Amino acid sequence: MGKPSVDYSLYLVTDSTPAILGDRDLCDVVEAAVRGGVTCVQFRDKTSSTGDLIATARRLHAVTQQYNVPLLINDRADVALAVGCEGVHIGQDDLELPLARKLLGPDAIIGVTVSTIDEALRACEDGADYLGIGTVYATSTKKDTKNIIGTAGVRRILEATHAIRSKSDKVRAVCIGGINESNVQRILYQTRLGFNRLDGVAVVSAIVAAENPEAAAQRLCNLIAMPPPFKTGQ
Ligand code: TZP
Ligand code: MG
Repeated sequence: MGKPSVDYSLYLVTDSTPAILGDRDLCDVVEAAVRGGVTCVQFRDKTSSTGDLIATARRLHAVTQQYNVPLLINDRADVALAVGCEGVHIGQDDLELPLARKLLGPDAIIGVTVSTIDEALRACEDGADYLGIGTVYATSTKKDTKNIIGTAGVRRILEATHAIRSKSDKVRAVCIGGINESNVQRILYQTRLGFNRLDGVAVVSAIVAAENPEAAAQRLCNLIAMPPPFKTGQ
């Protein structure tokens, strides 16, 4: 089958906590978000049992497959393997990338969270498909404040990894953390370096906590596609 080509432009990371999801069904929210234009989905759930993770991931995969959108699992290559979805997203404290690759094979999509240049270079060398760069802005969705790097930090990582990311197996890049309708264009603008730019943005609450996730995804999609009308210095 070969590795699927992935559109990272609007990347949804899920959250099942009541504060964000409310009492809605995660699959309904994800389906609405995908209808609205989400191009890639990561199932992120830090609390459920392995059995429940697999059951939910199977339901989510049935939805994402209908829309031809890849589903990745946060942290758990074993769950991705059980479900047969498109890949996994790992952090610096998770399973090492070469091991995840060994488990899931050459066609799996593997993303890595990075917040420093060294982490980003290592992920590229180890064969990541994409970098999840962040945290851009502090967010109550993930309450660790130690890796807030701002748009300047994202830009530094993009710049330092440009050469290695541009090789034949291009390593894509998205950023994450505190991204919403009011700042997405500014983030894309401030991290841009000529042709060296992000392939997309990842959001949780801007879609999952939205009253209407489909409309929220649509508005974000439009903002991402629109050339930012910024003046210098903004
Ligand atoms: N990794 C870095 S920040 C974050 C993750 C999973 C959460 C982002 O959530 P939100 O609601 O889009 O700020
Ligand atoms: Mg992790």
